[in-house]
Amino acid sequence: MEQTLSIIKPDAVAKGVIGKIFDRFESNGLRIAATKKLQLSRIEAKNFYAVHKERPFFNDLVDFMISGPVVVSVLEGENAMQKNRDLMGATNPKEAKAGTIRADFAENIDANAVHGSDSLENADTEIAFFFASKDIS
Ligand code: IDP
Ligand code: MG
Repeated sequence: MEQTLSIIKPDAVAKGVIGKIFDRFESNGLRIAATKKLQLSRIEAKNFYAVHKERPFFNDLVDFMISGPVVVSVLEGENAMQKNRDLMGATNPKEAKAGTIRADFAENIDANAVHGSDSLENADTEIAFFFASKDIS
């Protein structure tokens, strides 16, 4: 069964919508195979988002991701990676379709509620960044 990595970002954790976002996953065929709440260090956030290090928004993104705790989860199901991306909606919440997580819970492109892996290869790398295989079930 396919697996992907989800992060509920600091804005959504602070708003108290962890449960509402988990419900989106579980109501749409994505099982939570592992999950934990944690505070990212600056080094961890930089390493996690290393693919974006040349982008103009990189420093703001890292500052935001360490501004409070996040919830990282492994989601499992058929087409889990793409299904999670569809549930998330567009990167910019103003462009996200009605009923998506970002349309419903995010304020702007900086604070956009959730992260989801964007390919199966990245999903494997991102899952391994946070979880040992023995802790995924
Ligand atoms: P994604 O989260 O939808 O996969 P990416 O392009 O991978 O979008 O960008 C990673 C994160 O960087 C976004 O979720 C958003 O928080 C931030 N970001 C992306 N583009 C911009 C931008 O143009 N300005 C500010 N932040 C951005
Ligand atoms: Mg991305």
